[in-house]
Amino acid sequence: MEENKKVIYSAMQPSGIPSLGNYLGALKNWKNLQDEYNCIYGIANMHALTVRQNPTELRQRTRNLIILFMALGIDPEKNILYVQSDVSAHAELAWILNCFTYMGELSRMTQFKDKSAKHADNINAGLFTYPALMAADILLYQADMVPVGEDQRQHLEITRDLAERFDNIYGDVFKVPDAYIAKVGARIMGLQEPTRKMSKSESDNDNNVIFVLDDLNQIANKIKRAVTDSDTEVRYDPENKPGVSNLLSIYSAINGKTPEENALEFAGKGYGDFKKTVADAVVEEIRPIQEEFKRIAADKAYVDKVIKEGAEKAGYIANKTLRKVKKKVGYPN
Ligand code: AQP
Repeated sequence: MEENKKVIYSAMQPSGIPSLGNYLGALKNWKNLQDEYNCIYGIANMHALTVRQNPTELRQRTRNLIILFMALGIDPEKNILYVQSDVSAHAELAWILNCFTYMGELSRMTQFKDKSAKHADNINAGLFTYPALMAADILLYQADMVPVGEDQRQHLEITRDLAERFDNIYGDVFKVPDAYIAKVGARIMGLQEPTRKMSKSESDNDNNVIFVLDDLNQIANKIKRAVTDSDTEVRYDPENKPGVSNLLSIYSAINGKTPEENALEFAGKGYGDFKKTVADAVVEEIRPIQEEFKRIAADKAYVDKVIKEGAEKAGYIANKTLRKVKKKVGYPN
């Protein structure tokens, strides 16, 4: 890691195969940050346990996510790519931070409310204290900035509060991280339910979510089947035309134009042409990523080496912070 660069921390849960939403809203941007910043990208597999997982699938998805990071062009030599559970400092710091986090703050988290509604049969304590673990993730690496989507903003706020609270008691231990606001960022909605965000752990309706490792024909078909409206005009109007607007947002996240500019391209054309253009753009965006994914996945020894070295590099930094914290709170060593 270069001394003079700021540190960016981000992580993704292996709770499913990343969706087009994860890619356009987060991952696509991660690659662009690696020249300017020291980036630490984690696979948040401990967070994924807050929802019941199949162990074999979870293990496979964890590995696949590291491979996908590399397939996107994130260089494991320049950045740190690692698996959260490989660095036990996360669990250790999370416990300490739990003791500095109030029940009241945790109860206000919208993600907790959403996920407990979705998994009413399994509202576990981990789901409730998720923000303390996420704060530990970020604070262990003394991150300057955290790229966050709207949906994660509350969690970053709590992280900042915890860092300040701890530092007020014990002196300078943690850096208080800022939000990194991406120049381009998109919130992608479900293709069948365009008023709800597209989520990788969704399993009820296969056509609602595009997974980045889906077969390319299947990706095109999902877009062609996307819900629109009974109108014929391609116009960006999320409130009244959520389906069409979502497809425009997807197109925009790929070609860099605004959704309004993109809408002009389809003046006088029907939804069929529009969907075909968007489908082609998505397929061409995903194709090289899938090719790289296959190539890297075939080299098992290389992937093992990246995972092992990532754990060592991340562990070195994380344990430095943890040692300081342990001393401050009064652990004997
Ligand atoms: N639909 C989306 N549009 C744009 N960005 C999105 N992100 C997630 N969904 C969209 C961004 O992806 C990153 C990964 O976050 P995560 O893996 O920690 O979990 P999440 O935000 O809860 O994502 P999912 O896909 O909805 O996961 P599950 O299904 O497990 O809950 C974040 O930066 C997020 O902003």
